Amino acid sequence: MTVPLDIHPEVVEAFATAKPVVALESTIISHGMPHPMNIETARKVEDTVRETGAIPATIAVLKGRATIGLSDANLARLGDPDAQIQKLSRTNLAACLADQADGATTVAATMILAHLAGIRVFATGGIGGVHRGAEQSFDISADLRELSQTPVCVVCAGAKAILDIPKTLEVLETLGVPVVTFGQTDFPAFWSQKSTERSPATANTTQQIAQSIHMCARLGLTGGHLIANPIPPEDEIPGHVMTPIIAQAIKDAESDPGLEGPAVTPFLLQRIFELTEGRSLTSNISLVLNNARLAAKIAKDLIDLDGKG
Ligand code: PSU
Ligand code: MN
Repeated sequence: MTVPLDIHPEVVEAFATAKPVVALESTIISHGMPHPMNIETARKVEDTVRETGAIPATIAVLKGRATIGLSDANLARLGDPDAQIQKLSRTNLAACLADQADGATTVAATMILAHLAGIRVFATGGIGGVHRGAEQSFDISADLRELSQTPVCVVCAGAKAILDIPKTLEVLETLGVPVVTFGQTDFPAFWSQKSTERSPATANTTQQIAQSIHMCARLGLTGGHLIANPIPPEDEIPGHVMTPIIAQAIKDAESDPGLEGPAVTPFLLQRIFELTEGRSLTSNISLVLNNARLAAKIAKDLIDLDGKG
């Protein structure tokens, strides 16, 4: 008994010829960005991976099949605001497959399916983490635990600044996840290049990151790597601009008693989009493309290391 799995022929060919492959998530398409920029961005991210010399594999569940690498029509359907697309994490992935339903995969669910298909590197925007007020709400994203148990390298722009970044880093440390910031010592905060936290580790080359991933495998350690890639400076929104906007968005979320669970992050992202008059989306797109580029380079370096045994 195996999982209903469709791997795009281009991705199958990449495996057969030892070409680098980069996994991409679909929650950012279905629940993370407004239409039609969500679809345009998804296409651009795939193009960026290609231009950097790797093969993109956007991951989703389509009619109950785990799908690794999407056709353009399926990509557009996932981005259709009228389509009924679930938000999938570890908790509801199996049920969506069993019900033959459609679902967009979060970081956690994308990691599970990427690993199933044999993909080692994955680019996203920002991971889920510990929400502010988690000491009351217990809202901690399943992305963190997934990073501790599934061997996929996730390239993000840090944790979204709507989260409690110090607590997110604490939990990652507790779970034993290697957290490495690319090219700077400060941990980035998604829309901003810097948070108030120092990064647990820094790497200045993608080879260094690939070597660390290889060494984890040789040690037999379970779990992935979290690579934090700061947003390009020209597209960042500085922390002091974001702070009051995030506070307002969180206040708006709290004043809606029905808002909870998986709906929280999409609500906050949408509210911040409105409050920044679209600037947050421009930043979000820029950082995702930047992460796609870095992920493709890491995937290439991993293949080179494989060749060296
Ligand atoms: N990065 C983005 N936009 C997003 C997300 C990441 O730029 O919408 C998604 C990811 O799929 C991540 C999810 O796994 O938000 C976290 O959701 P939650 O906090 O409910 O675990
Ligand atoms: Mn949550």
